[in-house]
Order: sequence, then C-alpha cells, then structure tokens
Amino acid sequence: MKRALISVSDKTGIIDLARALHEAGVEILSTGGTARLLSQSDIPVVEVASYTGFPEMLDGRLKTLHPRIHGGLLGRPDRPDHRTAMQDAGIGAIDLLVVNLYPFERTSRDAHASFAEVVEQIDIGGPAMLRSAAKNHEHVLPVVDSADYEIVIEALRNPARITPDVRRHLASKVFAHTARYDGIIARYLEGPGEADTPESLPEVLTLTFVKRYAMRYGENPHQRAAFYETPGASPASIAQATKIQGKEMSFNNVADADAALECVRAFAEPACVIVKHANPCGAALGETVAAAYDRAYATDPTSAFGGIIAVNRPLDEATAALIVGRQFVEVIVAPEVSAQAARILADKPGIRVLVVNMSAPTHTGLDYRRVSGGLLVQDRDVPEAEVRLEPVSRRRPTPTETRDLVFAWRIAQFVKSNAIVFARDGRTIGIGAGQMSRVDSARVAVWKAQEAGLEVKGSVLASDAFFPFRDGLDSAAAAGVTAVIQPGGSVRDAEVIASACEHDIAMVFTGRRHFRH
Ligand code: 93A
Repeated sequence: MKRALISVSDKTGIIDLARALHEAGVEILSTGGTARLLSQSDIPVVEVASYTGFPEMLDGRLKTLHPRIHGGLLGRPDRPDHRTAMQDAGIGAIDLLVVNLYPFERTSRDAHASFAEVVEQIDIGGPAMLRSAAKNHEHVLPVVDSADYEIVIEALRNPARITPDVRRHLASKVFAHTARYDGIIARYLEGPGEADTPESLPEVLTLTFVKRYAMRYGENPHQRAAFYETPGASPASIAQATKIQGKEMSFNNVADADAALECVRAFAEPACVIVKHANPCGAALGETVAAAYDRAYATDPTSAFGGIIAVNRPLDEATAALIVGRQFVEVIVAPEVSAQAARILADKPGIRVLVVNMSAPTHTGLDYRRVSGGLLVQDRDVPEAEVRLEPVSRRRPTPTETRDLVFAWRIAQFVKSNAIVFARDGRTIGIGAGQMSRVDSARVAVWKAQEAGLEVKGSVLASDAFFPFRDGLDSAAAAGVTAVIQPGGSVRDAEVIASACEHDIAMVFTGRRHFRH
C-alpha cells in the first residue's frame, strides 16, 4: 500500500487510522477539513487541491471530482495499457480510499434546516469516489464504515489478510451504502404526498430496505427474522419509534405495535387501542388516557392479557399504574411518557415502551405482500380524514349515534376481515374478527360482548364491507343494534335498507370498503 485518500465528514477514529498509515509509509491525500485535522495531529498529508493542481471551489461542491483522483481509483495496475495511460497523464494509483458522506439523513430530519441547507448536504464527490474504488476493488480497498478501519490496520501488518472475499465484502458495503444514501435523498425530494395512480406504479420495482436489527426469530421460533427499514421512513412510523425500556422487540411485537399505532393515531380525541394477534381486542375514547385505557380493557380483559397497548396522548402516572397493576402487557406505544409514568414502568423492566412521534403525518405510499413467486403491491389503506356518511334509512342517526358510528368504523378498518364492531359511548362493546362469514363475525362479536358482561342492546354496528343479504341486518336488529355503518354497494342494498327501516335502525353508507387480511 503506497497511497491512500481520506475524506470524511464523520472524523471518528480517523486520526488513529491515518497515524498507522503514515507509520507504515503510506502517502495520505486528503480534502480540506480532513487534511486540517490530520495536520494538526502532526500527520503529514497532501491536500487533494495541491495534488490535482485544482483548487477546491464552488463552496466545496468541487473537491475531488478530478481525473487525477478518479484515474487513480479506476486504473488497473495489472493492465499494461492502463499503466501507460496513467503514466502519460501523470496519474498515480490510489490503493486505499476512506470516505464517509455528508450527513444528509441527519440534516433532512433537522426541523431547523432549510431546503437549501439540506440540498447542500447531498454528497456528490464522496459517493463518486466510493463507487470508483468499489468497482476497482481488486486494486483499491474501499472503506465507508469506521468499523472497518481495524481491517485496514490489520492489512498494514499482514497484507495477506486482505483476501479477495474481504475486498468484495467492502465493495458490496459501499454499493449498499450509496444506494441507501440515494434512496433517502429521493424520498426527501419526493415529499410526503405521493399521487400514484395504478398506471403510474413502476414496471420494474426495485426495493431498498436497510436492516435495522436482527430478531431472535420470526412469527415462530423456527423462522429467521430481521427488521428492515425504508430509507427516509416517516418519523411517525414504527421503524422510527424509540424504545425507552424493555426487552428486545420480537417480530410479532413490531407487527402488532404497528397495527395499534396506526389505529390509535386515527383519533383526534384521547384514545386507547389494545391489539392482540394483529386485531384490536378493545378500543375506547376517554376524557383522559387512563379512562380510555380502562374502557378499552373492559371490552375483552382475557384477550388484553399479553397485548400491545397504544395511546395517542402522553402516558401519565395514572394510566401506567392502572396498566401494571392489572395486566401483563408486551408493549406500550405512546407519543410521550411522563417521568412519573416512566418510574412506574421501570419496576417492570420487561415491558417494552415505545415512544413515537404521532403528530407527524402518517405515511402513505405503498403496501406490499409477498406471494409465492411475486409481490402484491397496492396503496396503503390510510384512514379517511373525514368519513363520508350517507344516510340511507328512514331514520337518521342521532348525534350520539353518529359519533359512535364513526368510532366503530375507524376501529373496524383495523380488524381483520370479516370485521364486525359493536360500539357504544366511544368504546368497543364486542369485536368479531377474521371469520370467513360476516354472520359468524357478528356472532363472535355478540358472544364476546356477553362474555365481558357488556350490553349489545343500544349499541351501533360497523361492518368493514357491505351486507350481501338482509339476514345480517335482521340479526343485528335482533341483538338490539340502533344504528349501522357500512360501505354499501351490494346488489341487494334495497333489501338491506328495507330491513333497517323495518327495525327503525339508522343506517349510513360510507362508499368505502376496508378489507384487511
Ligand atoms: O461537495 S462534494 O460532493 N464535492 C466533492 O468533490 C467531494 N469530495 C469529497 N463533497 C465531496 N467530498 C466529501 O467531503 C466527502 O464525502 C466527505 O464527506 C467530505 C469531507 O470534507 P472535508 O475533508 O473538507 O471535511
């Protein structure tokens, strides 16, 4: 190793590496800020500007984009024609490249940074050099991660350690890194609102997800698993949640916490949603978070055991005390946790507590489901900002019924199909999930309400899809339901509406279906 180029924004560990290189007789080329730091540490460096004879200019946008640099990274010393061309042009080979990039991601998340400031953090020269070196990895060692400085120091002692596999690994890391970097920039520039039409979905889909952490196992212990993050994911997403205490998140924990988070953030009022096996098993609004939790829990205390609890207001002392005093809980999700609540939870160190920014816009974009040999892609089913309520029955819902209908509808969206939700006074009374027939879901919901000692009579009902026949409405009437919300759109809507009118049920159509599988 004769010549190295070092250009880093994050200067962690760089002095030790540069010193080791210098002591091994390696010439160090470096850009402005990095060169200054190394010189101050008495490590001799040659500034790239003096090496190329071309000054850094345009506010640093042009530092290393020069043939003497890229020729040195791309030229193949094993090829006589390359050697001659390089000699003729006065280009010397560079054997090691150490680069990390402008902190675009951090800056883009900084609420105080202007658009121009964020754009200025798009690194051009760094990725260009990294890609040149990684392409030519047989001859140039490309290092983008400070965790790999140790490999370089090892190589100085024992060059045989740098096997072709190590070189390929480092090159692969570079391309994964620059792909992620570009993905974050693309996301940022695209902005939050994606107005994709089915035709505008891409012909070829290349997805870049970055491993956030490995999990002990997947849905079941024999399945391997890891959590991958979308580059530039919304701060409101489960991927950006901060765990303030608790055991490792499991695969099912993440999936259920995501469902609970998405459901609870659909409400403007203080709300609590308890999720078990991907379905809400209780949900409620309340004057306070504690009241909302207490009422949500009452829907189905048996299922709430070992569940995931999400609230959309700061978790306070009263709620934390109520939860830990009463039930086993896997995960709590909240926008904030008060100091007193944190102290109470700390007594149960196993409980995973996630803090998520719930005021940031919910993420739209696409939804993916793997099927054998392919991928199903669709828009995410984002909750309606305003639920359309088209009255279709003779009797119109009262204001109280309307409030409960909208509440039940928002919950039904997050219940696996077929979904039936009974609700009253801003709380779920019974939830029927995941049955193959709508009538069975309704039966399950009635039965669960009875189990919990809650009165179905006088409640409202939400159905995630239309009633295909009037029998569904007839049995709702028999259970004592006073109002119904459903999408409408069945060929037998007239019969279903007739049933509602006969039973004096107030029925509204939303015009939108919420299947969830
Ligand atoms: O603005 S740039 O895209 N133009 C360049 O030519 C260039 N070359 C290296 N940024 C460029 N760099 C980046 O500068 C590196 O990727 C590194 O992050 C940073 C190091 O600058 P300094 O040594 O002045 O602190």
